[in-house]
Amino acid sequence: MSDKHSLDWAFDRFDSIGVDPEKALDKLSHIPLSIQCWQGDDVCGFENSGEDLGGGLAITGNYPGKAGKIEELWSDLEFTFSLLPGTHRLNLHASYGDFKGKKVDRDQITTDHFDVWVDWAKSLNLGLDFNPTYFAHPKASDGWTLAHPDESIREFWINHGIACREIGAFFGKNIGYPCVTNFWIPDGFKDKPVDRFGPRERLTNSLDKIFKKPFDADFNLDSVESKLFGIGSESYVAGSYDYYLSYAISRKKHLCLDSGHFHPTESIADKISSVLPFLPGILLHISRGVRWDSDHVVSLDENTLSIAREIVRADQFHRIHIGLDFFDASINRIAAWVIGSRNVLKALMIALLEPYEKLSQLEKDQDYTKRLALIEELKMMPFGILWDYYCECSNTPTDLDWLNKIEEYENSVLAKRN
Ligand code: RNT
Ligand code: ZN
Repeated sequence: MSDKHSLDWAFDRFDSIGVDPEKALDKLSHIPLSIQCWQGDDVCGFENSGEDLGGGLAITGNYPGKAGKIEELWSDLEFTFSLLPGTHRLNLHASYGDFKGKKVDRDQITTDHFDVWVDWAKSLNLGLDFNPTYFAHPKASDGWTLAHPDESIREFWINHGIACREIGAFFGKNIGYPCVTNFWIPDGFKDKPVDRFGPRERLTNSLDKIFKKPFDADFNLDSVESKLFGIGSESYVAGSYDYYLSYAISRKKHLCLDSGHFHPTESIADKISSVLPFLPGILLHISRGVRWDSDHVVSLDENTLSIAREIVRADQFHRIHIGLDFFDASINRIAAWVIGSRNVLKALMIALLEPYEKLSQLEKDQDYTKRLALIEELKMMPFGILWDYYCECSNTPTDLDWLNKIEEYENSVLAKRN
């Protein structure tokens, strides 16, 4: 709880460095996070095909209470969103359609399988983003999809991509805000290939076919996601960073930067200002890799903070879409969502409370001593009080109150699932 006296003091402290906290918090309340649906059920979806996840995606843990049907996922998401200050978006995978117990193959999905999601999202004032699902399927069991050597398999996955863009545009039209439809595929080699050109050439042809039909940017925005390596694609990934950066620039697509998809010491923070000038926009998948692309829950660490600072300093919120991508099944899944999302919001708040004008003036004046001094002093500013104040103003619980609520939900709802 932020008492009046300490809040006044915190406001004065920020005022003294030329920052208006009300302005910063108001800005924060207008930044949506795109929350990944797949944290709620270990990327299972509702196809009930019994397929292994595959594609190099690894889920560890078996914490009880996983959502097994659409109503359960809705309930968990509604509860999660109630614990997050601000208005956000849901990032949905194609395997999460409402298939009503029928087998609907990936190339057959239509907007009909997703209108329940639109109704649900609208009732909660949430935006929607989308992802084709290029894994957990017999036609992807060898780890190849759009770059597959077999033309008929490529064809199948091209049709999936085409279907997904229609669904993305349907989301955007109905929600009244563009849907980012993000393409990630697993294609790659476990061992050193001899032909590095062939798969990339096939991938380019497949993507160009998928993206042939133009969509209004008010409805659907296409995005492509690179990766360094995965389980089963340790030696070569067709959709590498260089590949997709070049593809996105030449085709005017959004580029998705997943913070777990680079070398462990390579941060995506520095990439934002490097690529944004040449692209229509970017999508971020904020994650936490531990030694590899482990998809741990996002922490309020230096990496997350530096990403948040670069987002805020760029000040182009309409072109930077902030998505989350982690999935941890070893802890309460709702707590995972809440901890990771609140950490990204806290990082954005800290970044918004930075005296950017002042710092950049010092930089232009080449006063690097004062720049460093101020950056270091800032670390001791009373951010926590403002975070509590922000949560109170947004009618969301402050820290650890949310955990009590999750424990109650665990006992009354999750514990009753089998
Ligand atoms: C995989 C990519 C991709 C997935 C989701 C489930 O390495 O990060 O974004 O995590 O599509
Ligand atoms: Zn990702």
